[in-house]
Amino acid sequence: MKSHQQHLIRTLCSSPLVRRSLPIQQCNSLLDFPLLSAVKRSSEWKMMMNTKIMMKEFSMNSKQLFHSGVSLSDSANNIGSIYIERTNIAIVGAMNSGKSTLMNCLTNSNTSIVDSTPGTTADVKMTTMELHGIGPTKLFDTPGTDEASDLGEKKRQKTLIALKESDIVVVVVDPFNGSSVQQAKWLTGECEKNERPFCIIFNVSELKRSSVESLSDKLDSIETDLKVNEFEQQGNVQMNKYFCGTTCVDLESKIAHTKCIKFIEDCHKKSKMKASSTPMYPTRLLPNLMENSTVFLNIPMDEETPSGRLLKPQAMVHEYLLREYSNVFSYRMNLKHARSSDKELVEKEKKRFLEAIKTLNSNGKLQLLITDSQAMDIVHPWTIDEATKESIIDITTFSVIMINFMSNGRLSEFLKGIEAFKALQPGDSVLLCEACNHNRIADDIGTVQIPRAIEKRFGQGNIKVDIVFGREYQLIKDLSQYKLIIHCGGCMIDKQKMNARLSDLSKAGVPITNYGLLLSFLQSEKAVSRVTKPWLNPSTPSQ
Ligand SMILES: Nc1nc2c(ncn2[C@@H]2O[C@H](COP(=O)(O)OP(=O)(O)OP(=O)(O)O)[C@@H](O)[C@H]2O)c(=O)[nH]1
Ligand code: SF4
Ligand SMILES: [Mg+2]
Repeated sequence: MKSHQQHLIRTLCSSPLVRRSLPIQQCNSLLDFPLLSAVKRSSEWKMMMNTKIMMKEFSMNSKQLFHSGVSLSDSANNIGSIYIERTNIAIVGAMNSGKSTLMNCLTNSNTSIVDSTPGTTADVKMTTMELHGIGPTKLFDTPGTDEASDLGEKKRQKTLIALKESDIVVVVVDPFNGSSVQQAKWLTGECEKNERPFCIIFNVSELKRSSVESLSDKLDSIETDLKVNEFEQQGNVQMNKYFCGTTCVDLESKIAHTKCIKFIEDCHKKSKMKASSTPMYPTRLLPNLMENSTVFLNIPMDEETPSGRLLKPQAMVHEYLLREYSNVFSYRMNLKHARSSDKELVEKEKKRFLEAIKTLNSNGKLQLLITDSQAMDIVHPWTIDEATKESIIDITTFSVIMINFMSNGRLSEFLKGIEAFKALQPGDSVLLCEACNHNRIADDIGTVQIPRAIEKRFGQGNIKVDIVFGREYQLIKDLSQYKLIIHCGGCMIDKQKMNARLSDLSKAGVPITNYGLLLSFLQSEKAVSRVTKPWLNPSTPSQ
C-alpha cells in the first residue's frame, strides 16, 4: 500500500499541471510523508497516523481534480487563486520548547506532531491560515535548533531559511530550560542580523507557574539577556531593534488559542514599524496604464506549455489588465515560422504579427506589447520601424514583469546584473536559478537556450554554468563562488523567498540578473532599455 500510494502522489506532484497549479511548498509537503515502517515509539505511531490522514486528504483532492474538473489548487486553502500575498510567520526555538504545540494551538487542529521526544519535528512544516488581524498567512513550524549531529545541522539550516523568509518570527522559549534560553538568544540575534521582526512566547505550564515563586523575576532576567527588556533600554543597554513583544502562556491551556492569536496580531502591527531594508509594500504588476488602453500579449506556446490553462505569469497579467479596465489581446506567435530559413514563411508570420498590431492601434490606444522572453529575438527587431529605426510600440516581457513584482520593485538591481554579465571573464562561474521543478523538455530556456547563448558569446567551456532547480538553491554553501546569478521570473515562490535570496546575494556581493533582461540584452542594449521602460523610464499616461 505504501509504495502504491506514494507512487501515485509522486506522479501527481511531478506532473507539470499539478506543480504549476500548486505552490511548490504545497507539492513538496504533500510528497514528504514519513514512511509507514516499524512502529517502535509513540512519535512514530503519530507520524504514521498523520501520514494516513494526509494520504486520505490528498486522495480526496486528486479525485476532485480528475473527476469534477475543479483545479486541485482551488480546494487547497485558497492557494489556487492566481496570486495571494501572505504574511509568513515562522515558529522557532529549541527542541521541546513547544513550537508544534503552538502550531496546533493557532490552527486549532492537529497540524503538527507533538511529542516529548526531542527532535520530533524534522523538517519545516507549512500550513496556510487566515488571521483576522493580519489576513492570509503562511505558518512555518520548524525543527528545534539545538540538536547536535550532522542531522541537527541540516535541521538548523532549514529553520534559518524559514526565519529569513518570514515577516514575523515567533520565538518559543521554555524559561526553565537553559538550552531553550540559549537558542532564543541565538535566534533573536539571527532575527536582528536578517532584519526580521520577532516576538517571544514564554511557554510555561500552569503547574510550573504555580510552583515557581519568582517567575516574573526569571522572565525579566531572560529578557535582559535577550536584549528585549524596556527597563534595561532606559539604562542605555541597546534593545534589539526588531523586537515586537513578549507574552507568557501555557500553550495547552484553553485560553492559549485566543491569547496567542491576539498577541501575534499585535506584534505583527508593531513589526510594520520596524525598519527593514525590504519593506513588503504592494507592487503593481504594471504601472502607468492609460485608461481603456489595449495591451498585446504574445504567448508563443512552446512544447513545454501545459494544455488546459495559461502559465501563471500569463494568467496574472491577464487578470491584472482586466481589473484595470485594459483591453487584452492574446496572440500566439509561430516561433518556428518566424525563425525559419524559408523566407516566405518568415514574411507571412511577420505580416500576420504586424497587421495585428496595426489593427489594434487603429484608435491609438495600443499601449504595450508583453512577450514571452524567449521570443525577444523576433519581437524586438520586428517592432522597430525599418525606415525611422524608432519603436512602433513599447515592449516588455512576462519574466521582467514577474521579477519586478516578486522582488517588490527592485528591477534596477537585476539591471546591474547585466553589467556583471558583460564583465564575465574566461574561468568565471555563473549560476542559473529556476525557482521551480517543472519538467524540462526540448528547447528549454534555462537549461538549453541561455547556456547556449553564454557559450556563443564567451566561447565553448570558458564560462562554467551551474543550474539549480527549486530548493537546490538552498544547498549552495558558498554563493561567492559565482560572478553572477541568472534568475527566472520566480512565479512559483513567494516574495519573501525572493527577497531573502536578494539579501543573501547582496551580503555575499554577488550580482543578479533575470532571464527576460538577459535574453533582451543578447538582442541589444536598446532591447534592455525597451523592456525596462515601463518602470524605469515610463511615459506619462496621456489620459
Ligand atoms: N503542559 C504543557 N505541556 C506542553 C506545553 N507545550 C509543550 N508541551 C509538551 O512538551 C512536549 C514537546 O512539545 P512540542 O510542541 O512537540 O515541542 P517542539 O518545540 O515542537 O519540539 P521539537 O519538534 O522536538 O523541536 C510535548 O510533550 C508537549 O505536550 C505547555 O504549554 N503545557
Ligand atoms: S518563472 Fe521560474 S518559477 Fe515560474 S515557471 Fe518559470 S522556472 Fe518556474
Ligand atoms: Mg515540533
